[in-house]
Amino acid sequence: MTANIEKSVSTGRHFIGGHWLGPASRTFASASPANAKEQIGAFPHGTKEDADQAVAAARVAFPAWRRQSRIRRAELFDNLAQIVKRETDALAHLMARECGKVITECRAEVVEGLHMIQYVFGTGRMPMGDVLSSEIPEKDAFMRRKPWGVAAVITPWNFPFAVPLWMLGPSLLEGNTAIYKPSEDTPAIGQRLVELFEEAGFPPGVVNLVHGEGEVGEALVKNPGVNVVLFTGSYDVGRHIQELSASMYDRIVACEMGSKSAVIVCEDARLDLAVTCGLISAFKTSGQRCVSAGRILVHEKLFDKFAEKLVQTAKRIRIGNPLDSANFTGPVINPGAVEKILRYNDLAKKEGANILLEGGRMSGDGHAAGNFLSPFIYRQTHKTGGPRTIREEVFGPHLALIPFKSNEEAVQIYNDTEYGLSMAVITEDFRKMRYFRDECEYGMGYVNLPCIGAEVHLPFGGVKKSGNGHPSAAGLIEAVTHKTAWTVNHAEEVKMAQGLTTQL
Ligand code: UN1
Repeated sequence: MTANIEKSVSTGRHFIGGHWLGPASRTFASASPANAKEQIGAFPHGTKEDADQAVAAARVAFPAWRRQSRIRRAELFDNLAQIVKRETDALAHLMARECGKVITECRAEVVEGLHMIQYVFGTGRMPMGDVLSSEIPEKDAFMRRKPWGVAAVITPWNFPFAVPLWMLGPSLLEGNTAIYKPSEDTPAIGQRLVELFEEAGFPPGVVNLVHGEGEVGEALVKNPGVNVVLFTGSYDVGRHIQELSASMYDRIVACEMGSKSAVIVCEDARLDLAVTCGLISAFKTSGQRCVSAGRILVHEKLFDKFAEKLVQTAKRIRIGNPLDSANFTGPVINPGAVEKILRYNDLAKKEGANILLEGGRMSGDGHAAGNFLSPFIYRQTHKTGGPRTIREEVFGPHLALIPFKSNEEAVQIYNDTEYGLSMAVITEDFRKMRYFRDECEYGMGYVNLPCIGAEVHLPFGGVKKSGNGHPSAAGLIEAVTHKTAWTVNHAEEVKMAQGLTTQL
């Protein structure tokens, strides 16, 4: 099974209007982050022409797709669910090789993608609007949803299976068609997902795939045939997409961008639980989730005990081959990410951090050929507008422990960043929990849990630089549809609301 998967993606192709195109003459390579010599495949450098062709194919497919019964569309997701169950191990294996996440995490991600597919299948038979009352007894009024049309789905490498499904699932269920551009770091798993959509019986043109880098994303965003852009990635790219879209009258942009998420450990926290939540939040996926905690705010009375236990446990974390399920985490995605994270480690020192665990490049046996980094942990004191490393996103195993004296100060520190995605509070006190719930700026909040690990039937998104108010996953149905009011008169004469007369 695994051998087939590896073979089936070794030649990358675009998928447009139901046709696999290529192989292309200009390609880029996908290599394993755990071993630069291990090539996963060669993928076409998509161009503006490819993007425009894919938009045209999606537009052609849209009318017939939206006219299908919503339940029939949902049933194709049941086919897809069966296929994903059959392929779970192979998908997890390919993902581990291509994006470097450990196999246990990759398996959980395939399951997360499956959950979205199952959610969509179930939602097909659920209400798609509301029945509303009218001033006139003979009138029936409804809110009904309609699809916008064509969605461009631009996704990151760190969740290369679940995040595209968060976006494609609700979009297609509601009758939109789509062009999917996977990250250039994970084209193989992206292509495999589209192969599964084809096998599940989705009609030609409903899901199109264009590989490539920024040029393709830009062409999709500039194409007025795209009604909705669904994007997860960096703030800079998200802002650029919003700027390009601003002049289009018929354009919705749903962005999920960066974060500087945090765990807040209160004075009354259970120590073991707090340490587990802190480590999972900061170092699962090597700190490369959008929701990863770059900061743990710790009450000063618990600080020393907490820091000691966290650092001791962090030293024991196993980092290595993503295919070895005994490892806690694997490499970071690419050499550029290594350089960026190391620059932030250096910056923390320049900014006067007290280093508690000196992390950095791992170059020993089993690590030298890949992008392996060990955790870097430091104590830093908050000052408004102060140290950059406790306010800016690093996206790697780089963690600041920040002491606080009062709940008010903790909120002030938590909110002193331009981001607002995810937050966890560790406390046994329901009053503190409620205070942080109401005063912190975030999209996903947790109590006595890590600040990662959301489930698909919840909305996923943030505030400030983290998101523009259109969450992903189940919350996306709002962004990929528009609401219509539909009113039917059952009387034989015309009766108007607001007492308007009908005399001619
Ligand atoms: C991401 O952070 O990029 O909440 C997505 C989580 C996962 C999804 C993360 N369910 O940690």
